[in-house]
Amino acid sequence: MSVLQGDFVWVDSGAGVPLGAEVKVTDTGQLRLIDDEGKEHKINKKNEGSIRPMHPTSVKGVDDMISIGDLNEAGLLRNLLVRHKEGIIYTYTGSILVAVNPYQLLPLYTTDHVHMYTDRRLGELPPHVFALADACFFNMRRNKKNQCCVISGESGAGKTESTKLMLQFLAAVSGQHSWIEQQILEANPILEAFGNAKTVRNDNSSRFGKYIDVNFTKGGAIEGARVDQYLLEKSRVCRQAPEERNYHIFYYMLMGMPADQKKILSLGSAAEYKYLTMGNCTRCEGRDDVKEFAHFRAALKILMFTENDSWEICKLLAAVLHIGNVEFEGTIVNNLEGCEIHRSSHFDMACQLLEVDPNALDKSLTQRSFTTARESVIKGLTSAQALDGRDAFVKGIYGRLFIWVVDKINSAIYKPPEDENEVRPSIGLLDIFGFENFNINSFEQLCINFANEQLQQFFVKHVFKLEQEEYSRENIVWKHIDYQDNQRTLDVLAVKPLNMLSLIDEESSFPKGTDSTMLQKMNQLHGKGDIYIPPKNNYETQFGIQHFAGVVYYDSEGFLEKNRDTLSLDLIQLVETSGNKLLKQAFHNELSTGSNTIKSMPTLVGQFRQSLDALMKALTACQPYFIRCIKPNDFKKPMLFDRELVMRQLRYSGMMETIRIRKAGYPVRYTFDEFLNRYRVLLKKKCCESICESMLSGKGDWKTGKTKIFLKDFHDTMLEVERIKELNHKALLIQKVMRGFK
Ligand code: AOV
Ligand code: MG
Repeated sequence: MSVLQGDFVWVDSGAGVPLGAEVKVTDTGQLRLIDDEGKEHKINKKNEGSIRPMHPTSVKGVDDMISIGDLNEAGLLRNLLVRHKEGIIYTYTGSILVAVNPYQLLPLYTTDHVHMYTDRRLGELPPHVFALADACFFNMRRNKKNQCCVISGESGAGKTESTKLMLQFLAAVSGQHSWIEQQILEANPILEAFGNAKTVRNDNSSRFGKYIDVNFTKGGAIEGARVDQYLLEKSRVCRQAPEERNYHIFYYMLMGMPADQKKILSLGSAAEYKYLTMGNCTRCEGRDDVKEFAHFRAALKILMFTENDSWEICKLLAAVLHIGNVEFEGTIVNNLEGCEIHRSSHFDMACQLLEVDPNALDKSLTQRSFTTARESVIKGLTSAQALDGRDAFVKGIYGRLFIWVVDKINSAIYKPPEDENEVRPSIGLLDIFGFENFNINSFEQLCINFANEQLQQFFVKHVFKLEQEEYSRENIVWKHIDYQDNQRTLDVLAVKPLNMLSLIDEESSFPKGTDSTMLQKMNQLHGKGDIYIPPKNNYETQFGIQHFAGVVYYDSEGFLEKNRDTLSLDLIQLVETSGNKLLKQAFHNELSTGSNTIKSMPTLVGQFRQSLDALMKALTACQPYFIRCIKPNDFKKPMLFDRELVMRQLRYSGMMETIRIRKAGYPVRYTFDEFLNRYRVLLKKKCCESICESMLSGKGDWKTGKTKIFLKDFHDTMLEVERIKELNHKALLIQKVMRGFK
C-alpha cells in the first residue's frame, strides 16, 4: 500500500495486537512510522505488507465504541489509548460506560458539570459518569422502574470513586440540598475509614462490598438510602501483607486524636503496635491521616453519632491495639503444655478499655473450657493457640463493630416506607471489592473473586443471554453473537452438587475436617475438570481456579478456620461480664440468643452466599446500567497506559463482544402501547393518517386537516368497533393472566 505523510496506519508490534502509527517524512526525505509508543519503524519491502490503513474513526477516537470502523481488538484498544492521552477517560459502548482510571484529579466534576449533564439524554454530550447517573434518574421516573448501576473492574480500577461521583450527582439533582443528601454523602468517609485500607493494588482499597439503595419521593427528591455491606475482610485487623496497611481508621486515630485524649487511652504512634506494623508500612502516600481523622469525626456528627459514641468507638479501637501487643509465654506444668500471659501495661489497658476483670480476660485467653456429657473440663492453651484465640477475639470485635457502625448509619439515613407494600422509586449502586490476584491468595480472595464471578454472570446474562433470547421470542431476524460465559466456573464454585464452596462448608462443620482433607475432596471431585486446578503434588497446599479474569492460585491453609469464624464460648461469656456498653451491643446477637447456640452460627461462606443471592435478586428486579472500570497501569500513575494490561481487562470483561452485540442489537425496546403513548406527540398527524390508512383505506374518503382529522360517520363506527375488539381481546388476556395467578 502507498502511504503519505500524515497518514495513520496499523503496524504489527511483534507481540500482542497491532499498534497505531503515524507516517512521517524524515530529514533525509524517507518515510518512517512513529507508533503510538513513540517508536520509529522504517518502511521497507519487508514490512510493507504488514502495514494496513487505519479507518478514519480510529485516528482521533470516538465517543461510542459502537461507531469504531476498525472493529477489532486493536481498534478498541487504541480508541481508549488516544482518549486517555488527551485526558478523556470516559467512553461509551452504547449505554455501557467504560471508565479508565486517570490516577489524577480532573476538572470534570464541578457544579457546572452537574448542571450541564442534568436532564440530557445519553450521548447528547461527551461520555461522562454524570450522564449515566442522569440516565438512571430519568429512567426511574419515566419507566417507573427501579434502576441499578453495577460498577465492576479489578482492584484499583476506580469503582469506589465512580460510585461516589454517581451519588454526588444524584444528591445534586434531587434538588433539595438538604440534610439527608449531606448525610448520605458523608456516610462514605465513615465506611471507608473502617472498611478501606492500603493494599499493593490500591491505596484506598475497599475490603468490603456495598450496595447503596437510594430512595426517592414520587417527585424525584431523595428521601433516604440504605447501605448493605458484604463480608468485611477481618483478617486484616491482625495481619497485613508486606507494603500494606491495616484499616485507615487506626492511623487516622493515632495521628489525629488530641494528645490529652490519646493519653487517656494510653495510645502512642502506629509503629508501637504489632497489629499496625505487620506490613512494615504505616504511611500511605497522598493520604493525610490527621485531616482524615477530622473529616471522619465531622462525618460521625452528621450521621448522628453522639460525642459519646465516637469516644466509645475510639476506646474499642484502642483496646484492639493494646490486645495486639499482649504476649504469651509457653509453660510446661505436669508434662502439659500451656501458656501464661505476660502481664504488661498493654494488657492492663485492654482490660480497662474492655471493662472486664483482668483475671477473667487472662483466663479466657489462655484456657478453653469444654463440656463433656458429664462435666466441664478446662484445658490450657499453648501459646500458639492462645495467639490464634486472641486474634479471633479481635476480629470478632472489629467485624461486629463495623456492622454496628453500618446499622447506625442506616438508622440515620434510612426511612422505612410508611406503607409496607408501597413501592418507592430507587436507584441502587453496587460497589464491591474488585477481582484480586496477589502473590499469595487465601480464603478472602476466593470470596472476593466469587462475588466478581457472580457480577460478571449478571452482566453476561443481561447483555448477551436475555438480549438474544428476546430477539428470538419476538421473531427479530438476528445472527447469534458468541460470548464468553463464565457460568461453568460458577457451577464448579457454587452450583453443582458438591461444589467447591459447599465442600468448604461441609468440611468446616466436620469436627475432624482439616484444610488438607478439604483439599483432597476438592481434588477428587473437581480434579478432572478444567476449572479447578489441583496442586502439583501431595505436599503442595495451593490449588488454582480458572476465573473469568484469569487463573488464581489459592493457598488452602487456614481456609476452614477462617470459614468457621468461631469464637470460643469463654470469650463470649467474658463479653457478657463486660461493663462496656458498645462492646455488648456489638455482640448483641450472640448474647441475646444465649451462648449455647453459637455452634450453629452460619459459616462465612454460608452468610456470604446468602447475602449475594439476595443482592442478585435485588439487581434482577431493577433496570441495570453498567460501568466497566479499567485500570491503565499497575503503578497508580497518571498518563501511563499499559496496553497489555488494558487489553487483558477488555478481553475478560467481554468488551469486544459487547460492542458487537450493542452495535448489531436493539437495546431499547418498548411495547407498542408504551411507544405510542410516549411518542405520538411527535407525529400526531402521521400516526392518525397511518391508523386511517390501515383501518379505513379503500373505504370511502377521509381527510386530514392541519390539526384535525375528518371522517365520515361510518368511519367513526368502524374505528370504534375495531377499538372495542382490541380492548376486549386485551381484557381477555389480562383475565387469563389473572386466573393463572390464582
Ligand atoms: P476500586 O474501588 O475499583 O478498587 P478506587 O475507586 O478506590 O478503586 O480507585 C483507586 C484510586 O484511583 C483512587 O483512590 C483514586 O486515586 C484513583 N481514581 C479512580 N477513579 C478516579 C477518578 N475518576 N478521578 C481521579 N482519580 C481516580 V478495590 O476497592 O481495591 O477493588 O477492593
Ligand atoms: Mg473500592
